[in-house]
Amino acid sequence: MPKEMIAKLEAELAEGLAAARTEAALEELRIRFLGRKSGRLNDILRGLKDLPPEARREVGAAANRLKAEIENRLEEARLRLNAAAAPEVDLTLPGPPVRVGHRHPLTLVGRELVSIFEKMGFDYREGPEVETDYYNFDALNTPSNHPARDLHDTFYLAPGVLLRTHTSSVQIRVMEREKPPVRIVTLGRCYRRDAQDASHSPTFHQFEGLMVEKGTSFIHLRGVLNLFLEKVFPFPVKTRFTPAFFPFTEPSAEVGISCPVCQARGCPSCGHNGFLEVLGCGMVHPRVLKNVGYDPDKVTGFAFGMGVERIAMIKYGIKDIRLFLENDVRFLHQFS
Ligand code: 2NM
Repeated sequence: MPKEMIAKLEAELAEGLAAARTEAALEELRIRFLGRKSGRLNDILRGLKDLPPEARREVGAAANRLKAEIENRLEEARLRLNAAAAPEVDLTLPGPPVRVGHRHPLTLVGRELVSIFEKMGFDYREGPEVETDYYNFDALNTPSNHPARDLHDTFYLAPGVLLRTHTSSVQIRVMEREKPPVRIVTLGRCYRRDAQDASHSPTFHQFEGLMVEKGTSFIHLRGVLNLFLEKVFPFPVKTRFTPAFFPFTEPSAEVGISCPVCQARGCPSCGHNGFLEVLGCGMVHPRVLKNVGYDPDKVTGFAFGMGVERIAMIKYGIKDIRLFLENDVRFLHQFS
């Protein structure tokens, strides 16, 4: 009798498995056959006690085999279902790309500026961001009534102590320590009390160069700067030197490059000028040379300075200086 039950149960199981399309259906089957309370297998086991001992052993063993078989077939059916449902995984495909970090665009441009001048024999120097008015103004021949010294233009930390407004103070410190020939560049953060807009920031970076040596002339200045400007911009440039004034150089000049958008024909992006001003320069003023203990009758020098942000903006077509400080990764990740 229980043997017939076993056969019937097997047939029922086969039918159930063939019809089960979901994991939930398989779970229902498991409960129906193996459930502790009313599982079909339990019906058979419950009937064992009414059998003679000989038959009890035989049917008991058969029931145990059946239990294992049901479990196996349920598991098989579950694996088949999952295999059909899961998309095929190609383990040879590359994984999702890893986003690696990279340098800030100002770091990239700054290193490039330094590198171009290192190849021309200039050494890299740094100096303090907190300066005295002597190194930031007096030594640079800036008169005591000069507007740049105004509280509205310069951040003062205490009387006579300020955040440097340019890196020229570094050049003064180097010249005080070292004898000519001097060929150095410097790069660093500067501070000015400017109202923020697309082209002004209260903090920005300046890159400056200085060469002091017997016989240095404006021709050397032009040669070095022309070479530099051709190297740093990824497009062909014509340069233009225009007379200018700085307290620390005489003569002084502003240097423009032909607008990369219109090739100097004049367009909205260069304000119909044809040229973009990129740096200031000049021959170091004799009073500045005297202030650091050099003899202006024996040595002459040239110096120049530029905003790193401005160079980066022209190189990469960036329209707003504030992007350099905001650290928006959508901006930053465009530079590698
Ligand atoms: C500029 C423009 C022109 C400059 C001058 C000196 C120093 F210390 F030698 F006098 N350093 N940098 C200089 C000259 C900087 O920046 C627009």
